[in-house]
Amino acid sequence: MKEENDNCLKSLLNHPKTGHVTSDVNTETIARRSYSPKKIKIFASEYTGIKNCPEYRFVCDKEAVKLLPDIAGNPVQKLVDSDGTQTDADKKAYRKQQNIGVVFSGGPAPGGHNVIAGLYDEMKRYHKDSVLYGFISGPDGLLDNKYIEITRSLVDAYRNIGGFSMIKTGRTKIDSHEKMAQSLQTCLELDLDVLVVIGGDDSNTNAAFLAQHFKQSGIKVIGVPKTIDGDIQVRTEDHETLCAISFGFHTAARAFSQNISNLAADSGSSVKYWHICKVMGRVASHLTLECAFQTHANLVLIGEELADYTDLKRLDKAKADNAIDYTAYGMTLRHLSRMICDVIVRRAANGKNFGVMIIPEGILEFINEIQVFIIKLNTIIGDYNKIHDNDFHYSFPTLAGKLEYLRRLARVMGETVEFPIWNVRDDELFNQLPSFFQEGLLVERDTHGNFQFSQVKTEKIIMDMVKEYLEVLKERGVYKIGIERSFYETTMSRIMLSPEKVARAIFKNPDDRYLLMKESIISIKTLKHALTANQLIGPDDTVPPAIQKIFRKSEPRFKTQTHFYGYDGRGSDPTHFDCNYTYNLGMTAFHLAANGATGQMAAIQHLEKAFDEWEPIGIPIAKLMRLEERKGRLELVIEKSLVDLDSNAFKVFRALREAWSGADSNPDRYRRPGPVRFTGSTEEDRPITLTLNSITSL
Ligand code: FBP
Repeated sequence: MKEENDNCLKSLLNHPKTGHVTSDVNTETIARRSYSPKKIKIFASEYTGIKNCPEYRFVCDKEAVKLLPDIAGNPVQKLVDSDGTQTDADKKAYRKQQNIGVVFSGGPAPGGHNVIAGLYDEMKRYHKDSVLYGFISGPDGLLDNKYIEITRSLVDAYRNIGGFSMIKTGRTKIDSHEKMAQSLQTCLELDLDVLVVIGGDDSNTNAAFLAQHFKQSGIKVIGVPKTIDGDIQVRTEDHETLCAISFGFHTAARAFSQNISNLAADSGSSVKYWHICKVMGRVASHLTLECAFQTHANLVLIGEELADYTDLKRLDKAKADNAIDYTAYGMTLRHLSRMICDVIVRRAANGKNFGVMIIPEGILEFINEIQVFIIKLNTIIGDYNKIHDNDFHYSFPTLAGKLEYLRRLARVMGETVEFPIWNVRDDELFNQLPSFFQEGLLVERDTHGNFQFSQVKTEKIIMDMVKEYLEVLKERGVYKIGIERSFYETTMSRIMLSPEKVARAIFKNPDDRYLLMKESIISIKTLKHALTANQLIGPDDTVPPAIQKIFRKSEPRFKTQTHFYGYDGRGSDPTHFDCNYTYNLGMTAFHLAANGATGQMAAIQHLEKAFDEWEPIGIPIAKLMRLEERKGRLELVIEKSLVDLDSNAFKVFRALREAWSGADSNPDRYRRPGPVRFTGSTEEDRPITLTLNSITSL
């Protein structure tokens, strides 16, 4: 019997259909691997040259000039067709055997493998013996000389495939002279001609410092703008867009949006949940804004807008007293929760006690009181590490230990410092926060000194306050579910009382489509009172069950489901837009270096236009840098690009969000973007925000 079973299983496992459906490689992967991204026309020419473009102006920070003297003067460079104008020496330099190193740095972003593919293909086009080394697990690989040789079969296996798994990534910062020297040593040992750093703002900052440090050695360093957050966008002093978006943004937004729109379908079907979606983006709300356009979710918060908030009522009140109320500027958690409740209550009044809300991961950065805590704690932790030459989190592994340290600090500083960074009042306020939030604010900063928003339950902090206030509104009779007229009429048709008279007695809007109980009716007792006062029932009668049923239906229960969209979208296979974009970025990196550029970030200009108009360029990284507070001290870093409240995209969102909120009797306006599609022709060709921001002819 056993033998028979074993044979049966063997035949099942050997069956071609079993082999086909259980294979690690499915038809989607095969289609992706065999797709050749489109190439920008210039890459069809035999050689490219570089055209310096001084017309693209930037104000270079003094600190950048001081710290990066050899690359701070770089201009924007365009790759141009140089066929026929190349000297023999140029051609020789182009065609020489090269060793190139590549490293991923920071969080994964869809399309990274295609940057490598573009770089590899172009490198091999000019010399079959050129070698591409991939440093393993990010900058650590560079520091520890851990690498693999990237072969054609490896590149082919990862063409158009998401993640960074080919060589993996890491967040180590190359931030000391020692680490610079170690990196240089690795590159010298491998006899590298070029190092390509594929990373976000902090990693491109690193690339600039490496370019400076490597200058003497002749090894060129080129950065590539990667991050799903979309916060590397480059505009000149004259508002000319050079890099409209970093790669990976489009795919991540599309992946998140598919899930969010599925939740919208669930929400409108089960009609009982508010789905709360936290969307990645360490600080900037670009991803959230794109998801808003993709899904038309009911309530979308944009951090940058909150920071810009001014309480005009407070200002007016203070003005009447001839004063200025500085607390009127900026948003508080309390006020934010009120704003959210407003939409929830208005939807409920129209029968929709459900919906979809999107909260950007980095929203706390834009809330006054929280931002102050973040900055103060950054400084305190940074100072501790410097003074004690020991890590704060290592010294105080528990929350209790950290709180005790802060308490002591407040006491000691109160006695010795005139303007203490942490005073007794800070300590008191901090201790009023729930412990999960205290832990969140004290969470270890990443190696670049960034606050790790992904580790904080932002949505819980906000939604706890929302729930609390909704209870208050419920008690005040303000938060109620509107009763659909047809339901009211059917239910009332079974009793003897006049529906019109009852409606006038219990509803504040008896003529509307959705009927709202009067605010004074918050219990069966108050309901009975309304009916007796209108002589619809006698003092000894009970409220008819049909009216009780209507009352019960008007009582809201606020139920939420929370979701976090981040890591899933970061690992998604890239959209066509990101496949084409990244492949051309890889080729651009090769050509910039082949033309002798260093300290430049490879970019594609005119991403908002048709593919034929895309132009490969090099952007001087040093000119994008500013001094910023990190770990309690000022550091030269690339400035993050935030959502511009004057941009077309934000203005359109602001104009449409009330309609998308569905806080009226119309059906919800959810949009179904569908999944990231590789085959077929219905995938949109670029981010919606990018398209909107490119509209100029008004
Ligand atoms: P990069 O800036 O490195 O591209 O990373 C972006 C990001 O995905 C953020 O959206 C998120 O806050 C963070 O990485 C999460 O980092 P980690 O992988 O360390 O959890």
